[in-house]
Amino acid sequence: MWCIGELGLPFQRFDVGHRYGGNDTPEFLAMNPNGTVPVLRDGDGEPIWETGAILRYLGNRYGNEPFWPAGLAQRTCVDQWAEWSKINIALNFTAPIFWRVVRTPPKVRDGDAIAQAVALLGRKLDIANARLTDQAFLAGDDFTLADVQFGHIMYRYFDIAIDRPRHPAVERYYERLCRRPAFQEHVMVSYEELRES
Ligand SMILES: N[C@@H](CCC(=O)N[C@@H](CS)C(=O)NCC(=O)O)C(=O)O
Repeated sequence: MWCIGELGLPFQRFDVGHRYGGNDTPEFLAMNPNGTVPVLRDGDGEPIWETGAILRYLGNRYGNEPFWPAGLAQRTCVDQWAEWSKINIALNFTAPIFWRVVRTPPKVRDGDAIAQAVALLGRKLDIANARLTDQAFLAGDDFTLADVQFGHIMYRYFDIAIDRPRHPAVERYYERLCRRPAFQEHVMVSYEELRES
């Protein structure tokens, strides 16, 4: 949704999954056999699932320079950092940290496992911090598709109650993202409905 917002595309959003349900119906499974969100349907085209594929589709179909560059070398650099973000940032945050902190009741929360996961993610964020010390965005001086894959995780990372290692350049980057209208509209949204108490 953030990518759609950044590209200024019209959309109709359907809330599916978790308490909304609807992701185990034959109709939904026909679109995505995994029963997961997000799923994108663009006009009469086939439904697309997997965040990385959806983002690349949107970049290829609607993105311009410098968000999704035409040149192979520049595009590959953006793609590389987008892929890096999915594997190293999203996967090391969502289940090992966010689920353990927000989607687990406090009385059964595993503080040691959370601390270890935060430290592991912190070592990946060291890499982002080094890049963002010299440049404004992950793939260079311009906002690109790689920032969508990386930056959406930063909202929950900085918002949840954990003891975070300092990453000053990532913190400044996150403050810049928070000033983007599409980030405010699509990413900085409440996740209270996911919280287990
Ligand atoms: N690798 C997939 C992961 C998709 C995924 O796990 N989605 C979760 C929400 S983040 C989901 O739909 N869970 C089922 C549910 O919420 O009911 C992607 O990046 O699109």
